[in-house]
Amino acid sequence: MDDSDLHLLLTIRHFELALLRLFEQGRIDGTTHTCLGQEYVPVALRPLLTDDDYVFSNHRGHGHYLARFEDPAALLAEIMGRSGGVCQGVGGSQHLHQGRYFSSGVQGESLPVAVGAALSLKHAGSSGLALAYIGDGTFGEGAVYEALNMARLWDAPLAVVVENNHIAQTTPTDRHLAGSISGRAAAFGIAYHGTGSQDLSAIRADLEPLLRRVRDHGEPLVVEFDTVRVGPHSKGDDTREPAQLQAARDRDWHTAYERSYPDQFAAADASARGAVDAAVAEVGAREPSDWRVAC
Ligand SMILES: Cc1ncc(C[n+]2csc(CCOP(=O)(O)OP(=O)(O)O)c2C)c(N)n1
Repeated sequence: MDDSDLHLLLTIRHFELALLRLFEQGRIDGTTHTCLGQEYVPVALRPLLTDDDYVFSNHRGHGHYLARFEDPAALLAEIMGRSGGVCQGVGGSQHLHQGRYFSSGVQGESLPVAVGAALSLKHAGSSGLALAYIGDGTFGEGAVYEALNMARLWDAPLAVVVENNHIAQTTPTDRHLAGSISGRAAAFGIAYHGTGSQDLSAIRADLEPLLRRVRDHGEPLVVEFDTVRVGPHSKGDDTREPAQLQAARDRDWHTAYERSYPDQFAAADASARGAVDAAVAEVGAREPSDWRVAC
């Protein structure tokens, strides 16, 4: 992969690791859900999205935000409740709004809203789309099915990206999901693409024509990434057995890439780590945010 993709991937990785440390040190209130292991999903999608597109993220959204805006200091300030945060510290880790980017910690809530945004684009004659990230657990929420039904009936340019990390908080997917995600998309007549690849170029080559169909024909799409969460659900709450955790780590893009391209990896890792450390020092020294200032 090129240096800019790798730098972004490692920036997200170090950002998330820094957050876990900051929580441990008691320097952040509330909660957080890191995307360790899943960084490559939004980075793969990054060049396939335009400024006209809406992105709806979820509780595990730092990677989604950073792949869209590449502004770790603004996100960190938001999460640490410091001045210069994306939403003046009101949104915190899970509830962000910047331009056409929204995130919500309420599982499933984003899908009907994304259908509305997709329809507004269609009616405006735009070639934009609405892309919503959800997890496999959230694919069981009722609002998801109302949204899929509306999207197909009304030909809304909606792309739902399911990050199937095979666990929802503490519940393995095979304990909460009957049938399959592809089968559920098919039930609504919605196109589906599944991938287990972590190769950015291969993912982009597959998805580019599919997203073009969403844009050009208003055909909704469900994309399922077979992925891994290598960190805890939020902080220190991983209930998986050691062997399951090891299996997840064995599938981590990070390990594989470091092994295959040690020199490129070492340089990018040092640079991303330095940038995140500098952001932590700089943002941590800022004034507390003033939530009375509108964002
Ligand atoms: C409506 C709603 N119900 C429950 C929760 C609590 N909750 C937060 S994350 C989560 C699990 C989500 O699992 P999944 O969709 O698979 O995403 P993952 O955490 O694996 O990325 C739950 C139940 C919530 N935030 N919103």
